[in-house]
Amino acid sequence: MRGDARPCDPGRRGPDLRRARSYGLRPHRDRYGYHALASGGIGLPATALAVAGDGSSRMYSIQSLWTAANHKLPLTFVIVNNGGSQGLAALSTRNWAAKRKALVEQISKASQTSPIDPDWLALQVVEAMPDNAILVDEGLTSSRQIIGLRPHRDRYGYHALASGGIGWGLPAAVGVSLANPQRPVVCYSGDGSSMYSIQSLWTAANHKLPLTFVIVNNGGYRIIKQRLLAFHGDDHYVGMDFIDPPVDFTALARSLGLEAIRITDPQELKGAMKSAFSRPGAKLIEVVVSNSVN
Ligand SMILES: Cc1ncc(C[n+]2csc(CCOP(=O)(O)OP(=O)(O)O)c2C)c(N)n1
Ligand SMILES: [Mg+2]
Repeated sequence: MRGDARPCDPGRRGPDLRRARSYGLRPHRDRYGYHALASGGIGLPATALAVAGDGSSRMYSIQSLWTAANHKLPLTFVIVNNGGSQGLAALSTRNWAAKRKALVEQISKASQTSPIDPDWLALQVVEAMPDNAILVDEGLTSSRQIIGLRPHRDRYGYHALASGGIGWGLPAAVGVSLANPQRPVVCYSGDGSSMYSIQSLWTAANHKLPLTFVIVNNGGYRIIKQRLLAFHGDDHYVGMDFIDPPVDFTALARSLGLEAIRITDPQELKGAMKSAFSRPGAKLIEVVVSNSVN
């Protein structure tokens, strides 16, 4: 058996591609003639002929070379050197940064739209945030693009709702801010979600936290409307609007001791956010966005 040349391809990324192609090239002559990685872990086992990628696979178990030499095995390692940088270069058109660029271009088409487009708002929040700021995200429909816009720089930089119970965002932001007193915190919340624990604003003001609440005012439960329409074809939205009377979040925040402003102009967003995120103290920015369901 040892005299046979038996390709063993342990790689998952580059090598897997080659393996996929090699299926069509080498006949399976017997049950021991071909060994390949079944799952995803990479690293060279020592067999007669090992074919591996240069960076990702080979370096995991390079000591296998010594073992093969020590046992004087009739074993040839074929290291496929496609250069790590080439591999990365190949990804450059479809990695996160490339997708973000395309997303920003798409969202920017709504930069002048009035009422404000919620995706444009999300982009402005992300771009205004200092690198060390923490985002607490309960933006629901208005934060659907956040993950594609904001890089995860550290493990504490982003907090979002894990399950489905809303009303967590505002009090969570207070806790996050207390736990990270050196970092500015931005709480990005839907208007409906914010009303569950709106008294958190007072706590933030009371503790003078460097915390900015961005409340996305679309006057209702947009996500519930969207699902009613999508799942049932029903656009009869009962109890999903709070426009009669409307909630005045700016006045509400001021009454609880916060500095607050309302923004309706899409071009004013970034400046207002940058100013708020860079100053101490608790603040609220109410942003009036489109209330269209789709
Ligand atoms: C505690 C709790 N109550 C009610 C719901 C149902 N619910 C899910 S999303 C939502 C509305 C969220 O509205 P808003 O925060 O304004 O976000 P939008 O949909 O407008 O983007 C509701 C009522 C829930 N998930 N959890
Ligand atoms: Mg809403």
